[in-house]
Amino acid sequence: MHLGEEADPATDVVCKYRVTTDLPMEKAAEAIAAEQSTGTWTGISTLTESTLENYGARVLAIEGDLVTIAFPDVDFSIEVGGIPQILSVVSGNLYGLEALKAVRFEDIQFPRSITSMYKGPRFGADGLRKILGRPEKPLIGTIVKPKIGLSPKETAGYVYEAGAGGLTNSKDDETLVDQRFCPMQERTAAVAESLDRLAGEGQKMIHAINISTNGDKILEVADRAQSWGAKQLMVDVITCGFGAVQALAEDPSVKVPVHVHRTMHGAMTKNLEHGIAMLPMVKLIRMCGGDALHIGTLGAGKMSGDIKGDHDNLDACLDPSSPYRTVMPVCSGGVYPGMLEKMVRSSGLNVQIQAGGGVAGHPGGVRSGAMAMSQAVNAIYNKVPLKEYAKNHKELAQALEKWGLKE
Ligand code: RUB
Repeated sequence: MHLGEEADPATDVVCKYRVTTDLPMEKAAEAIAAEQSTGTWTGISTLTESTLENYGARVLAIEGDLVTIAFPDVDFSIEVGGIPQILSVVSGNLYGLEALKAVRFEDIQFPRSITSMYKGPRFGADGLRKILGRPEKPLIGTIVKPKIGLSPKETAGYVYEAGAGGLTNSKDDETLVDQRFCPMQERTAAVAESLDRLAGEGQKMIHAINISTNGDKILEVADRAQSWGAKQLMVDVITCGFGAVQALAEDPSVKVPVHVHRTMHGAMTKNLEHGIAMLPMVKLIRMCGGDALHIGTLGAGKMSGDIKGDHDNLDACLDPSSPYRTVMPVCSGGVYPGMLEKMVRSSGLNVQIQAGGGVAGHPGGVRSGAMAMSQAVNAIYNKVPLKEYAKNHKELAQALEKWGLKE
């Protein structure tokens, strides 16, 4: 036990775990530290004092059910093992330990010796704003809906309408990649035409093409998508792995920003007693170089869940003490114009707001849905209540009538 000892910010990886157990908390914490570093279920003749001292994880604090454990950086194999090996240490066998009823990995802090080996986002929130010529207002996006089933031409038509209605961003949904009904090549080229047409009309917009694929193909697919005109790439980080984000962010062949979707995260994040909180994943994604990342809707949308957790995610995207560029936090999932006041009050302006159904479900169609979203953001930016703004903005009024106002 090293209770009360300070972590070394130069060399210790410091993790927090929420533990549910019938054991005394000290014993449970020691079981995690041992399993994840030099120990096992019994004393072993091969473990020397010096091995324990140099490589053993240390329990630094126990506050209620929250345990803080430090791992020395020598336990990690950054160049070859990368994030998979980091996760195997800090977030591996411990979940299966019989002695623990439940354990949730809540937070991680990396030392300088490790952060210096990662580059972080190449564009980040500021880079995206620069590309879009939008320095202050929230970015406003849509997810093309239905998530599957549209042809390339229909997808491009949707994107054009969304841009004509004032949106800055659009994206493929997480389940669309290169299905027969909407091949990536034709979709990317058709969407690029729409974006060029919008640019010619004075509307800067980007669309993220979902290139989620097997690890050995990610750079090749990224390359092809860019050659067909992709201005942003999207990757599903949980299913593809953190290494996919890192490869896209660090490889010089990738010249466009990376939008990070987190489909499947709910399997790990939803149970507040067991699994993995989104926060450590946000920190890993920022380190690996994601430019925009889904963080939740701060209690407003269909995936509401844990509001404090969403705020932690937002802060981790924008934390100025991080050595990396900031990540654009993306609020998405069940979003519609009438909830934006509540959401932006909570998030602040440095955020990308996204609506799929909340755009395509507008009674006037996609362009009107996009206009309603833009009008809502303009109202908020100019500090005019949505109800008031809607008096002179038909599309917003229709959206409020259909979906209501979330106070
Ligand atoms: C939202 C949508 C996104 C979710 C993912 O569509 O398709 O995939 O935002 O959720 P709609 P999260 O706007 O129609 O609900 O951002 O929480 O990972």
